[in-house]
Amino acid sequence: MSAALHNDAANQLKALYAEMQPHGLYPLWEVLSALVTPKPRSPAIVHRWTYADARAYLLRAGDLISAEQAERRVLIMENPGLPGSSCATSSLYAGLQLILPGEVAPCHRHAQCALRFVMEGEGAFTAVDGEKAIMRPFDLVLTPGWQWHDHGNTSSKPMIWLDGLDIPTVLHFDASFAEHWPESAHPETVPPGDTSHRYGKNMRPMRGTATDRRPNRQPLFHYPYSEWRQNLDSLVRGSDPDPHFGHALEFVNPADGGAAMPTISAHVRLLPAGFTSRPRAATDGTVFVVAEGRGTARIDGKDIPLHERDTLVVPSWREVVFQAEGDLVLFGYSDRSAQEKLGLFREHRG
Ligand code: GTQ
Repeated sequence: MSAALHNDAANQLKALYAEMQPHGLYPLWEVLSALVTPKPRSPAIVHRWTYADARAYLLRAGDLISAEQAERRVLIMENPGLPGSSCATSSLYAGLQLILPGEVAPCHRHAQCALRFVMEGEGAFTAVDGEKAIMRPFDLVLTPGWQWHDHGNTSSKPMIWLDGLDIPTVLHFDASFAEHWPESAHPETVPPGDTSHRYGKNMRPMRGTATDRRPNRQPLFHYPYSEWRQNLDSLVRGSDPDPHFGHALEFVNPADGGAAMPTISAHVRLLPAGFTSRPRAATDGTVFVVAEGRGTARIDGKDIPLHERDTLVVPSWREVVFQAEGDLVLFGYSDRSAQEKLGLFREHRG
């Protein structure tokens, strides 16, 4: 812009900028093209964390700091394109949490929505408002915003899960609140599985009765692997794979039929052995975890190998092709839920 102007005018403009700056005033024409881009230009980059490497560092941290000391013993999976931000994508956080036998992670609640996707171990629990979800590999457990949650490991083995939260989204809105429960654990309110029976079988307690105890807008919080895997199997038996997704199922909130949580959508997909997906790009940068099998993600002509329990982040509007060597089962979460409410979500199917 300024190159095309007369030198004198350019100098006067520069002087104007310098004078205005202390008043909090800036020329839009210098930055417009970076603010209103013709298509998404995420600073986040494609990145994969191999499970073996991340796990080794996490176990070393386990020797040095207790879960109670740390409050949450977690290694943040920070996108290398977003240094210092603690973000996996521009709107979402990912971390790997370790809880050793006998440990507790103290009870708290916060405005942020969280999901846990179990990587290894069996028998530790996440308690939500005092109800334990006993966690097994590849279970999905939600701790929706402002619900009390604590974790404990009463098993004999380390337990590791992926934490997915909307921390960057809540920070963006300057809407973070958090508080601690006075004790380290919430008292047990009902036996494990109670919510699933009351709210998870296409029924719910009669409104206004004493047994209707979960929040109306978000009652369910445990989506066991044993259930979702069986549901994927029935898709495989009954239908052809979708060319872009393979066999895919979304986790829903039964209260409204919408996404798992207000800010986070989650899904699983099975790509049959030998399947190559059609290319697809979407505005919801996504964190994927390999639950089963192996394959590759091809992005911009580069093949990223995927092995069991690896984590892959695909930022907004990057076209990806998945290839399955054996049956490849992926879990993924993104901010699609939020983007759809805001009228922002778009995808391109090649
Ligand atoms: O379990 O509440 O990985 O608040 C980061 C922030 C987990 C949690 C994280 C959190 C939590």
